[in-house]
Amino acid sequence: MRHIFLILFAAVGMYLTSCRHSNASADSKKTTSDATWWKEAIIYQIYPRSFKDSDGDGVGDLKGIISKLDYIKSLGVTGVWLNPIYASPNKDNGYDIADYQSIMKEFGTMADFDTLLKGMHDRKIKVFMDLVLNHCSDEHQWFKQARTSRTNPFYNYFHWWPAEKGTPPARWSHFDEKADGWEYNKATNSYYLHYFADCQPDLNWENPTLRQDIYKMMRFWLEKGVDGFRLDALAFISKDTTFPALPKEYNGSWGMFYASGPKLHDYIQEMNREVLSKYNVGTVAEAFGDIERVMKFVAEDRKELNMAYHFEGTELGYLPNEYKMPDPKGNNLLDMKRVYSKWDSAFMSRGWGTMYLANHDQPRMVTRWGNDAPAFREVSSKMLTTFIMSMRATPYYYYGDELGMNNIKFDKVEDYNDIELLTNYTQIKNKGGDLKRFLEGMKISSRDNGRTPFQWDSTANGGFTVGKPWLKVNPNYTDVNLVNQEKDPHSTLNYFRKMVELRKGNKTLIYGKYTLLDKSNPKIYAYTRELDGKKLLVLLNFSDANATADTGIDVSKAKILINNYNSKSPDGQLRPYEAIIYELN
Ligand code: ISL
Repeated sequence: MRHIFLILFAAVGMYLTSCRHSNASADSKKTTSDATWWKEAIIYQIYPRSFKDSDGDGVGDLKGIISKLDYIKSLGVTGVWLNPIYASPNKDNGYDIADYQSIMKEFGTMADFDTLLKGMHDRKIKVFMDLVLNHCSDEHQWFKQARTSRTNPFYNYFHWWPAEKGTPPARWSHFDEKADGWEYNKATNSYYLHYFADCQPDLNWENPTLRQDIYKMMRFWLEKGVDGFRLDALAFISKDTTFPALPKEYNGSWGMFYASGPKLHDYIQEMNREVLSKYNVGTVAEAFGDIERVMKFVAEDRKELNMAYHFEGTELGYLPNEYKMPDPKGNNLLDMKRVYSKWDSAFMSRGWGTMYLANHDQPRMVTRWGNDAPAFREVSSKMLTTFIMSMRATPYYYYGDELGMNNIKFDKVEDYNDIELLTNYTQIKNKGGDLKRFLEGMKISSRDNGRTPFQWDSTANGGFTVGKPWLKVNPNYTDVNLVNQEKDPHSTLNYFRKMVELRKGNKTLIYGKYTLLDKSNPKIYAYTRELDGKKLLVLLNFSDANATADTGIDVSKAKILINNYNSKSPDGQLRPYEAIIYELN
């Protein structure tokens, strides 16, 4: 049942794509007049474990990030999202939090964090913290106490099923070898709930004392001056605590069931009233579900959160019913256009979206959506950068993608670190499944591909660490690295910088109406962005061959704002992975 996350997104009829014929009155509501900083932000995601190691222990750290602040500034980005940096035993690399108000030992100290925050703010870069509120670590004091006795005051900070009631009703777990979401605890003679690994017990949001503790902790970070939160797995925080059997319609899509807790939005609205509304804070939710559900997190009148991810784009191109197993037919651009256009039109009149092609749960974007063969790695990276940065949604750009870093494609399971991959591997092994096929597929899709250390230079380990890196560095660091790219005005790095400036200087790219053109072209993604009489045309060739866009627009007199080839495009044809943005008037 691991495929459940692939089928979370049932289409909702009322929002079906109608990209050519957008609703003008709804669109006119989305102008610069409702601008807020987080809509105009360009967020750079840093996986701290893999960015820069300052002390030679092989693990990236806060001092490492501090030493690279000027580099981050040089990118032009306006915000940074840090994956969890809290105290953690790191079974899920920080998504198992043992203390929400202290810093992970390997990453440094609270004083380092304060220096980092000030350094970011001095450079006018906002900081988003990653908040994991569905679960904590079994090493958190709350859980250590809770599991000692049913009368312990922290017992009700978690969800329990008393053993005298028999075996608990089935709940699926994402990172459990038995896929069982309940774990027996002897001292209390009860089972605790964990939607993720058994070392990640789910927090009981029914308990108002727990909720107040969470809000207090959020205020602690906001008082320090953090600017935003990325709210991890937030859709799962509310549970029907009678724990009924899973409804039939959720057989095989338990994640959808998890994302529909009865009090989910009561809790988020309370969080907004008690905490978020009191600060100028940007929030982005991991908001599982279809458009109707996701909209509930971000529709302005609901007073909940600001931005939402959808997962529908990044889950394209996999075989149905098999977790993250790449479809041998490859990606289908028509599906991609349909999905991104659908979500654009959903956010046209309400809420606000995000645009990303990679993050710490995804492989590298160039391997998955572009082409990492030597002839195309750079040009297709630039094309994907153009896509991310020219859509109407806040871009979340993943560290290393500016260099065109690609998947490392491990051959051996021993090279992997990720709890998700290792769990899935064991499950397949226990069932006598095809491990070779699994490992081949994971070369494309596994999360560790996106977590390898940043490639700073051509010295050992790409200059990431002088020690032994916690995860291998992609051996192509000798060629693909920052130092090389700084020297080259046409590098993927310098292209990213140009694209950042283009977006920052162009409200049309931020707020402009999006219209899909040449919808059935299987190679080219073409769209216009329009605002206040200004019109831009974006042409992206997603294929490795020359292709022609049929947009009906005469570009002969149009100005080229950016082009990922260094020479002018021959009339009428886009070269492999070519990206061009034209100003039409
Ligand atoms: O990682 C996924 C697919 O590979 C997602 O299904 C992921 O489990 C889901 O998006 C929730 O993710 C978040 O919480 C997880 C953590 O492992 C992820 O890194 C985090 O982004 C558990 O805390």
